[in-house]
Amino acid sequence: FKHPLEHCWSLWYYENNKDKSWEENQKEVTSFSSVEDFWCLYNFIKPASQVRTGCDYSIFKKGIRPMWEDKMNEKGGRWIIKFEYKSRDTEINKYWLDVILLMIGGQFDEFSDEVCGAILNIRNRCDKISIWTPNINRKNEILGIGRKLKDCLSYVNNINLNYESHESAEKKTSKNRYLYSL
Ligand code: M7G
Repeated sequence: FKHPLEHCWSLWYYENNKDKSWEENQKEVTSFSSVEDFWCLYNFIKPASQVRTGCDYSIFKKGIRPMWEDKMNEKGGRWIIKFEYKSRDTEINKYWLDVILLMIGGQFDEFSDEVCGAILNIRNRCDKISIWTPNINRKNEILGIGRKLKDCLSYVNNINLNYESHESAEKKTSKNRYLYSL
């Protein structure tokens, strides 16, 4: 008997391969729907700190692709947290794991339906973790999710959470980019 999760989740890996399109580089690796299968996967893959620069891990509800183009993301946005480069080493492993457990453990409670997934971007200047939600107009739910996320990472110094629509991320809008901040 395995302990079931509330949802089935897929792990995606984005490999920064210049010869392919962004979408082609995004690969669904595997899915899991129990606590045991999650740990089996987690212990098998490279920790965040060993993921190559320019690559991403995404964990999304099965059936939702970690891209703006998915029906569930078209009208959505993300809470984004940027981490200092120096925090990369092994601290990023704990941040990423804490966010995953918060999400797959169903700790967003009544807001669980408003979570599509989470992404870890490993980048030169700063690593980023984001939580994607399906509709930028659901203010209460977005703020509820943001508060839980902030609580979960309250031990991180100078943490800032900003919420932006995928539309403004895509257009790289700079003016009034963030709808909410915590
Ligand atoms: P990023 O990887 O989210 O952040 O976006 P970064 O700037 O820290 O590397 C980098 C680029 O990847 C974007 O400017 C887009 O060209 C592409 N990209 C990112 N996302 C999330 C998407 C997406 O959902 N769909 C498509 N088609 N391209 C994306």
